[in-house]
Amino acid sequence: EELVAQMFDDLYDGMKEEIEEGVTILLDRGWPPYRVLTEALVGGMTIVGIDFRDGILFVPEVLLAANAMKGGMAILKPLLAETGAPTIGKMVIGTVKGDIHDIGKNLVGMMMEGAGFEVVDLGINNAADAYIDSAKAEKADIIGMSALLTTTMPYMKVVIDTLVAEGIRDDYIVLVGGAPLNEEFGKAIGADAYCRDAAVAVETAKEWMT
Ligand code: B1M
Repeated sequence: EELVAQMFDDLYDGMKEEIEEGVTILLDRGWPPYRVLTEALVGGMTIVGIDFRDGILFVPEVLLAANAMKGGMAILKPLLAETGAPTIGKMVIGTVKGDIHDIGKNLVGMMMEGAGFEVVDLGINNAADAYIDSAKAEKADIIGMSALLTTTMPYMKVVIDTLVAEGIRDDYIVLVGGAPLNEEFGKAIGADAYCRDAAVAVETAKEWMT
């Protein structure tokens, strides 16, 4: 698909308006919103990530790319949320302390809302208390944590240990995700499940709710 290749370039160059236009065109062509999200936006961000890792792109460029991606996601959000399904559970979700990456978390939140969950977004850089206070106040079923850095993912264990110390670990389903995590890590820190991507997060949340 020529347009998707063009969108990869536009995302790389941080061209927000072009990304918004590309998303609209793909939708007009009949692409389902989830396909636009995964193939055009997440696909493009993967390329950005590789060149960021290799020192070809730097933080300012990657921020522009992230901003362009968010522009596209904003168009898709209402479409992904259009299921009209009854609320099947409530989740508080946030990125852990020390970590400001929020695109993956936002995506998970969007998909969860689309699947009929109520979502409370705690934003970025959350200490254990932020998760726990909110989970209590909101009477949440699920605590979702996101981390994109190998240096911040251990903090997830701090949150779970705090739940244990307060004697409320089993009151919540704890789901974790983020690029550097894996199944093994999820088990090791005592999470209920590791979710590879947003679609898996939705499936897993549904499974645990029943
Ligand atoms: Co950052 N960064 N970054 N960055 N950045 C990474 C993560 C990195 C892998 C890049 C690289 O080197 N290849 C690397 C981490 C290396 C490591 O830890 N081993 C890195 C680094 C090093 C850094 C800085 C330290 C750079 C610096 O300053 N020197 C710095 C850290 C700042 C901080 O957090 N304290 C930094 C900063 C930034 C920007 C601000 C420029 C920007 C973030 C903008 C924003 O989020 N608003 C940024 C970006 C954009 C990235 C990359 C390129 C893309 C991340 C992304 O949005 N992916 C990233 C490289 C990469 O991952 N390829 C990188 C798209 C997103 C849809 O995927 O977040 O994986 P992801 O989410 C997926 C799944 O993981 C899962 O579902 C999502 C959807 O399918 N998931 C969950 C995620 N969270 C979940 C929670 C759940 C369930 C599933 O809960 C239930």
